[in-house]
Amino acid sequence: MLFRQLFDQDSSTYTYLLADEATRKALIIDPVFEQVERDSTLIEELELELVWALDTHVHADHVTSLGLLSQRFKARTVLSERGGAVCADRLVKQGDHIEFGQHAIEVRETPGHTSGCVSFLDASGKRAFTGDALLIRGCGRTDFQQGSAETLYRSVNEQIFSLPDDTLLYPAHDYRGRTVTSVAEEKRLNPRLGRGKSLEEFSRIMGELNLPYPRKMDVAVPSNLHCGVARAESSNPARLDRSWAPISVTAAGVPEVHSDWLSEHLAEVLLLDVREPDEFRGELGHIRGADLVPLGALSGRAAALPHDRPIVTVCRSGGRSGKAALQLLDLGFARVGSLAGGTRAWASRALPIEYGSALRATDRQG
Ligand SMILES: N[C@@H](CCC(=O)N[C@@H](CS)C(=O)NCC(=O)O)C(=O)O
Ligand SMILES: [Fe+2]
Repeated sequence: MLFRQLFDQDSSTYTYLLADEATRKALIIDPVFEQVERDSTLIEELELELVWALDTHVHADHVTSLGLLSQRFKARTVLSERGGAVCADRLVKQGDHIEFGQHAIEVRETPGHTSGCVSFLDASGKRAFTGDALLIRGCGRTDFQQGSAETLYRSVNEQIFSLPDDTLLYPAHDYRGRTVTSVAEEKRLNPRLGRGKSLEEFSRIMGELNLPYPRKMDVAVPSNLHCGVARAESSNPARLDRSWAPISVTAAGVPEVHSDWLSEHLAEVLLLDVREPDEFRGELGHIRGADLVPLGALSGRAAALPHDRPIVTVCRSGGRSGKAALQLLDLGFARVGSLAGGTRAWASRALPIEYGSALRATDRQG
């Protein structure tokens, strides 16, 4: 089998190209938007037929080139069915096989860094592509995109550490220039999960990481939910309906409603709080009746949202809820508005706030 490991310096992402030498059929794992020319040139130079373009998960730190490569090479795009991105041609699950010529790789669900992380096993080549589930001497963070330390702990132990010791592991990132590791090496040397670390120890380590959010997260996640192609190309955008509220549109095109209006019309709208769960339950509180749907999960949940009620999005100060409103327009919702100034503006007008751990239906899905 032909095998190449490629690197994107800006996001420290590894991209992998695998091909069947007899038929020239190839697949690519975790390609990066900015590297599409490099990758396309290599595919053409090696006279390969790109049949699949795969992402191990909805990346938060860089934009994928899945959509671009599928346009250019007619490759079919692949993502997990659990990641909330419905843009892919094929949504895969545990045990599925992705065939290219005489070869196939097996899908292993390894959620925990995100809800839709998968690893790909090339059993004949004794190697696995672990995405951000397991990194070299590390692992993916678990503090966004429905991440969970408990889930990741189970994934790594059951789906990766259970592979033969000499299986080589290729991650989606390395920030220190390392390129590959093995099951035996990580079982012995991984500081977070190796040497039989308990779930309690692992959860404590993950809870204390305190990493800043990836620089490109606000752009990358919504874009990757559309396989990295411009939103309008992959959806059926709605024209904004302004009849249901006094809407003002910002210079960036975001439709906004104001807290005084909302306080008198709460019962008429579906209120979506697009912050992260800890913010929703945190000190700023949330508006009573709001459903929690973090921004990264929004497009995955869109199919369950009603079209017969206006939707108002809310976040801390109006940035993420503005992006959410634009996403909803792109997804075909016409009556949408973002709460101007967010929960902060609402609270500063002494409007009612609720605190604590109200767990709503949309919060429980993953
Ligand atoms: N500094 C990077 C972010 C790096 C980051 O958060 N990477 C994620 C993977 S998407 C992670 O899980 N890192 C684990 C770690 O650094 O321990 C950026 O701004 O893009
Ligand atoms: Fe990631």
